[in-house]
Order: sequence, then structure tokens, then C-alpha cells
Amino acid sequence: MYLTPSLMCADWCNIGAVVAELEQSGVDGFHVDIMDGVFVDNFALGMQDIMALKQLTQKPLDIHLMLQNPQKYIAQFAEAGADIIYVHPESSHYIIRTLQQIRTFGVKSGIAINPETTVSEIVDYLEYADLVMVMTVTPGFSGGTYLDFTERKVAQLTKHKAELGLTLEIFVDGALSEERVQRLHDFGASGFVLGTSALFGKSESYLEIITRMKANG
Ligand code: S6P
Ligand code: MG
Repeated sequence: MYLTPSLMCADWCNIGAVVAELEQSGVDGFHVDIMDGVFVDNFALGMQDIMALKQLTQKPLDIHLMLQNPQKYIAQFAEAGADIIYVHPESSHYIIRTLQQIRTFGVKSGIAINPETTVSEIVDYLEYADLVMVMTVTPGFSGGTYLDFTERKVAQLTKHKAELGLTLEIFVDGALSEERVQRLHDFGASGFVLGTSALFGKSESYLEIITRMKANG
């Protein structure tokens, strides 16, 4: 399983040390939340943070764009060092074009869906995406409330993936405890964003947590 810590939850006073410790723990990449205060009611990381992270790690950066009209900024995020870019279909009228645009930079294209968005609404977009990320919380904040009903979307996507013969990866983001990761993995998800629910602010080290999760997955 692919484990990617959400750096919005990290201690940014010591970001270099945190990234190094996470890297040594065996994480597969780093999740970077970008928020514009319009698409969601919060602000989070930005272009300079991505460029700095690129200096700190060789691991892939998955960039989660929670901003209105992401099609305007794809080139900038790709050039800053994104390895995966997720866009929300709720944030743009040009989602297929945006997914195609992401791929032209050699970056993996991802669709992230809000809890209110159904799988049937995005079926036509799947062939343009390398990944789909199901939000299991309302986006905007860490430490959000887990929404159980979103789990069924992982099973539905797994079914569509098989029926359409796609090599799509299914990721999940939001309030993921170890137990939830295990269950969602059984439903067909292969990637998990880890925040305050599983990884940050715990008494165990990152190494202990990541080692156990990898052994169970
Ligand atoms: C939410 C954001 C997420 C959070 C992550 C935090 O808007 O997209 O990536 O950072 O969910 O994890 P947790 O366990 O605190 O919910
Ligand atoms: Mg996120």
C-alpha cells in the first residue's frame, strides 16, 4: 500500500527534520494540500512550500488542489515539482481538459471528489485520470469528521475500474485511522493520506506506525 503523510499536519518549524524522519519511516511520498480560501474555507500550503519540499526529499509529491479553477495553475504546480496533481471536478467546468493538461507535463493526473460527489458523476472522466482520490471528510481541515457513507465509493470505483479495464489507482483522504485504512484497502483502495488520525502527534514513532501499517497491508 502507498502511504503518503499530509504535510499540512506537520510541525513546519522543523519541516526538514520531520520530512527526514518520515522518509526514514518508509512512507512512499508526501501529500501537499493547497487551499485558496474559496473552494474550501481555509488556506494551506503553496508553491514555495512545494519548491522547498523538492529540496528536502526525492520522494514523490502528491499535490491536492483545493482551489477554484485549477486549470489556471497546472503549469506552475508542475514546474514547482508535482509528481501527482489532484483536481476537484467541483472546482472547474473544464475537468477533462485539466486532466489532459496535467499529463502533458509528465505528471500523474488525479481526480479528488468531495463527499457529495457520486461515482456516477465522474465515470466519464476516469479514462483521463491515473488516480481517483475519495475524500472521506469535508475538505478544508485536518482532524475532520469521518463520513462512513463515502466508503462505498471505493467499492464502486473498484468495480468500474475492472469493468472498464482501467489501470486507475484508488486513493483515500481524510481522518484515516489504521483500522479504516485496513477496511478501505479490502474495498480496493491502494493509497492512503495519513494525518492526525493515524500518524501525527502520536506517542509511537513514525517508524513504528508505518512499519505496522505496511506489515498489515
Ligand atoms: C483535508 C485535506 C486532507 C487532510 C488530512 C488530514 O482538507 O485534504 O489531506 O490534510 O485529512 O488527516 P486527518 O487524519 O487529520 O483527517
Ligand atoms: Mg488532502
